Amino acid sequence: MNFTEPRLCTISVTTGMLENGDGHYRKSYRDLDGLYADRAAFESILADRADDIAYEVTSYTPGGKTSDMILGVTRMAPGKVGREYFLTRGHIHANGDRPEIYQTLSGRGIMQMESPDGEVRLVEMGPQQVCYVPPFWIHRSVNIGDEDLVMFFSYPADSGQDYSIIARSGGMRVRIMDDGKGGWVAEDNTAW
Ligand code: S6P
Ligand code: ZN
Repeated sequence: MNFTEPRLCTISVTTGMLENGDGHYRKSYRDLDGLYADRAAFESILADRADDIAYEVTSYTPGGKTSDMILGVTRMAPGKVGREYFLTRGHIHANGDRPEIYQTLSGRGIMQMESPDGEVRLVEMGPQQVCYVPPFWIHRSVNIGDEDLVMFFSYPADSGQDYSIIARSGGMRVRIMDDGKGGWVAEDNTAW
């Protein structure tokens, strides 16, 4: 039998990247069009930093089977569009029964989750806290801090990502907004 070779990868928390992986992509602010509520505030970000990196993902994929585990790191810059904190696009796994684990390595974030029935769970996470994202939950990360949010993740390699579920429903059910007192508040997404 051919056994998969073990692999050692190193996470640099300062750069927010997985070293010795085999995957890397970046999302610029231009790529995030349509996600945020405040159109005018988004346009003003596009005007002067459309091609800056909003978040980037480095990963290692050992194979493509359910029994292969993808592992990687997401690094997301801090900031807001109007009052809304920076976020990842969000998705449900295309094979919906595949779970995921996320561990915050630095920064402060929220794991925003929504069941297909529209139930909302908001899990605030600081360094060395781990969130189990169960099968079927739509998930996205939100950076509610003032530094990079760096999160380790791992999930079965045949999970896949379906982004259309978000687009179809006008986004996720709530938006994570600045509460004006240095914290956050979840407000209904009126477009949902
Ligand atoms: C994939 C996993 C992460 C995200 C990454 C970016 O299942 O949840 O690797 O892809 O955090 O988020 P998004 O929503 O743009 O894929
Ligand atoms: Zn995922």
